Amino acid sequence: MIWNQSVECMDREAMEALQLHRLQDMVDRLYYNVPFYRKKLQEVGFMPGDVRHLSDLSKLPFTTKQDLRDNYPFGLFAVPMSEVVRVHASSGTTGKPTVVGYSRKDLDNWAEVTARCLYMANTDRQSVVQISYGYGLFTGGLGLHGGAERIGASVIPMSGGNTEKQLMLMEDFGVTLIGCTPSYILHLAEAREKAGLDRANFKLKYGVFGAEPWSERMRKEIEDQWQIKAYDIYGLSEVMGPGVANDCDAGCGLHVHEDHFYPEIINPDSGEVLAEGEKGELVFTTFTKEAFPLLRYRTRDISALHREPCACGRTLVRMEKITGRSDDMLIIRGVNVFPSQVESVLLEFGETAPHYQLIVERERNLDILTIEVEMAPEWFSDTITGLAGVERKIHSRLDSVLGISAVVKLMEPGSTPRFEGKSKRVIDKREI
Ligand code: DLL
Repeated sequence: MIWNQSVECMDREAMEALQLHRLQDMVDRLYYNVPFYRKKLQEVGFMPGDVRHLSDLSKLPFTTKQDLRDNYPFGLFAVPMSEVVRVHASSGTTGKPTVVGYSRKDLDNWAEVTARCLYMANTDRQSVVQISYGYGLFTGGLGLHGGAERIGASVIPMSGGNTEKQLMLMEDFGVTLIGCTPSYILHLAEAREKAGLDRANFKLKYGVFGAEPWSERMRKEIEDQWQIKAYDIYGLSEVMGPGVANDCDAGCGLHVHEDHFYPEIINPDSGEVLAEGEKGELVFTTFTKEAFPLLRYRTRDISALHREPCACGRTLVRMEKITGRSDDMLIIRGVNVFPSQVESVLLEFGETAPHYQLIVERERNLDILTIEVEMAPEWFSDTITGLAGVERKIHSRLDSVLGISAVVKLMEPGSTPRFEGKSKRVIDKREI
């Protein structure tokens, strides 16, 4: 099923003409409306009107998460706040979140691209769609919501958590499609078995899973456990949220909505643009975003691009399933966590020393983050209540800063590994 045939099946020449036109408009808007970009463009000698070919993009500067941090909260917005109708945010690398804004037109385009994704996954007006991504600052819930409503499906804005209720609504409301993280749908399958609920009483047929990496092995497990077809939905808040790309039934990658988001693959070390099919870091330029346009944003996600025609009839470029990241960001229960954020929380407490390790495991399809941190020698206490009090304090601070619950284990001074070279702070034992 193709939601927007004229764009999704556009021939390459027409698509490139549209992209060039939109890029020119976008560079003009950046130059005139965002001082940060004006300076960056001037530094490489680019003036409005200088973009003549799509390939000129490779001469333009990158934007990084650090740039977003430096311009926190609204410094990169290209319209006045009176035009901004929604703000979302996700984890930054340290304390402050990454903030993104949307104009009314941006929300309209977002609903269009997520509708295309959901339609690719067989959503129609008869579908009952349960959205179990978080609603709130996270883009998952509200992002998918807009697309499902645009199609005219019956939408259940369930949000995350509360597993028993999720299952109850899925069964009672006859949910046909669910959107949540791939690990959570497996957790739901396990909870369904444990509660003795019969799969035959569920009408679930399809799922759109994303917000964290998952493998083909996991896809098979989800499809077996639920007897559904599992689709991969990709996106990131900076670029828009869910809806940047989605896979179709042909099973050979995720179609990128390249009339709105232009992908490139670069060598993460040199910044050089790589050829079609080569693996590297995904970079996106937004063409149509008004409130928060981004020029060559480095996602840190590792993928490759393919442009040959797809069996489904779409001509949109395909990206390979994400295979990793070129930085140290972890995704724990769908929440992005940077080790540096954990470190800055730990450093707030005088009782602990800057020697710590993060251990990530997956138990019953749920991620568990354990932080082993050494006590500072002068604070080391062997009374159980003393230790438990400090653990509680750190746990609650991590919860409020990272939005994630971690097991905190205080260790004796000198008991965690020391490193001569680069420290290995993260032990990720998950097998995805
Ligand atoms: O996770 C947006 C989203 C919500 C996508 C719901 C899909 C479904 P952020 O919190 O900004 O936004 O995290 C973005 O998550 O750079 C990837 O590293 C990872 N990610 C998102 N989708 C996928 C996916 C949302 N399908 C970061 N496969 C991205 C692998 C994914 N990784």
